[in-house]
Amino acid sequence: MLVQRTDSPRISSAVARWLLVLAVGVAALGNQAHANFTDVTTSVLPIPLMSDGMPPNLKGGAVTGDFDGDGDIDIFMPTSDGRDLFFRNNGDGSFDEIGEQSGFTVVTDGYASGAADIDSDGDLDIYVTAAVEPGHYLYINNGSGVFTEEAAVRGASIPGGLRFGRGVAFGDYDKDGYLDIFVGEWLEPWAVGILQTTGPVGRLLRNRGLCSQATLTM
Ligand SMILES: [Ca+2]
Ligand SMILES: [Ca+2]
Ligand SMILES: [Ca+2]
Ligand SMILES: [Ca+2]
Repeated sequence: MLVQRTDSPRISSAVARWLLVLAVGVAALGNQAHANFTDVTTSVLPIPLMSDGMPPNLKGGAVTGDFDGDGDIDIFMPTSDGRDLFFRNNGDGSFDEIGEQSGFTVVTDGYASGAADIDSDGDLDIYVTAAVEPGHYLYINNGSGVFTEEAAVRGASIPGGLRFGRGVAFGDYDKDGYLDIFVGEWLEPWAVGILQTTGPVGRLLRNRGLCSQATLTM
């Protein structure tokens, strides 16, 4: 009886290779899917207490980035009842709060913040939205994580009544090479009459890319 030869050994080898690829892929996906968190706030973030012994009111809108250029991620956090907080990463996962010596001495009453290289010099600057008149703050980084507030001289401080700043985003919408700013603002009907607030409830600030001052325009 003639026994016909089959290709089953070669097919099995191909199947085995595909199974191996599949197994590696599943293992990789499994690794990507792992994310579990532990709240380490009190052990690594030295949040200072106010004069009444309570922690500051942290409204929200914190932003992270390597603001001092040393290769680790730092944290900026606006507050509503004291100066804003700036946590410098020590490189080992612990932080020091150095807001005062980093230029954050103003009580911004900030709601949100965002970080981008607004003046195109290679370091991260910080924009803080707040309920103030005129609105909002622009902190320019000197390159080592020390900031100067320059919203008014650069045209990024919005006049025209009390603004209730909320979110902020950055992007080069007109493709001229300079990052522009969009600020979300909130406006309650009662505020129009009581606070003489006028104008749109969101502002697009076009960066004109000038050297130092008045670089932004609405
Ligand atoms: Ca850093
Ligand atoms: Ca910069
Ligand atoms: Ca700079
Ligand atoms: Ca632009």
